[in-house]
Amino acid sequence: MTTIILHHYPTSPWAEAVRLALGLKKLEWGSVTAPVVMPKPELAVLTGGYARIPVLQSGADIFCDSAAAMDALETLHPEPSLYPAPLGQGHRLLAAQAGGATFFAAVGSALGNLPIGGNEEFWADREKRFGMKEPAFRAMAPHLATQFRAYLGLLEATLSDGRSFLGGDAAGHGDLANYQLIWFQDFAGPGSVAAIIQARPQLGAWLQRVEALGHGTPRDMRSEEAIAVARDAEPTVRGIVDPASGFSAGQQVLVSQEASKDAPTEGRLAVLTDRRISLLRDHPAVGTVAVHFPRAGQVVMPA
Ligand SMILES: N[C@@H](CCC(=O)N[C@@H](CS)C(=O)NCC(=O)O)C(=O)O
Repeated sequence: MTTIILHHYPTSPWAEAVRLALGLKKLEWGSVTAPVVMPKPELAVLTGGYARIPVLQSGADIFCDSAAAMDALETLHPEPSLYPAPLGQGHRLLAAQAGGATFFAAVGSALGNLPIGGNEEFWADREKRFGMKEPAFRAMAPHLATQFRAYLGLLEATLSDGRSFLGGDAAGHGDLANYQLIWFQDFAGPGSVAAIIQARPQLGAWLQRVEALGHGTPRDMRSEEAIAVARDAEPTVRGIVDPASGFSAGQQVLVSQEASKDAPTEGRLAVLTDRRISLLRDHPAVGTVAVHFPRAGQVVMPA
């Protein structure tokens, strides 16, 4: 069976959600540590430019964004499911809710605690790529922290009937995506998670249950090894180009992310549905790879 490889770094919150999915499914995986800031040339060999973290790899299939990574893990290793009953596919909605404005509030709540000075490289990178200017961000942080606390109140209320996980008795994608928002709070303000739990007992017990899923069995891997794995494998493409999309199979397209100035990924369109995008692209170091994205959050343009 092809080894699963995760390109990530320890402090990435969305990577933490995927690491927990690897734990939930008790998988062995290759762990490639990616840089926190640009440039990320080895990652670009595989993704064609997508530079966010996490990126999951299975052979010559490269899954950008945690949503695509979760889908891939569920397809490759269906049991135990990331979408357990009774909520089932509703876990995707819970996970989506943890993104967007909620994620921004969580990041504001955490990064607002970063000491001033000493993180110039990080802020310069995030400003260039995502327009996050440190002074403006710091000015917004107190408000974002209030919004994050309001969200924590919703999570605590959901758990207040004594359920073990957000969707019922078993953990799913929605739990992992929401857990990382809280887990990340200690990044810049050690003790933040303890303070959150103290005021919200249900949330504290739930955090422990999710943490206990663990990360499966990682093995450190160098990026060169991951590139060799892609080179020695063939990509798999499942799906169609929706005729109503206005694009056609084989068309050269660019895929970029909303609100990001990172270079777009260029390739031949293989799949375009409401759910996913797959591009085939060539690189001398790997031959042909398939780069997969969730449809939500991506901008597709003719090349
Ligand atoms: N929607 C994406 C969001 C990924 C994301 O924002 N990742 C952050 C780290 S958790 C990131 O890539 N920051 C910039 C970087 O690492 O270069 C997902 O679910 O994977």
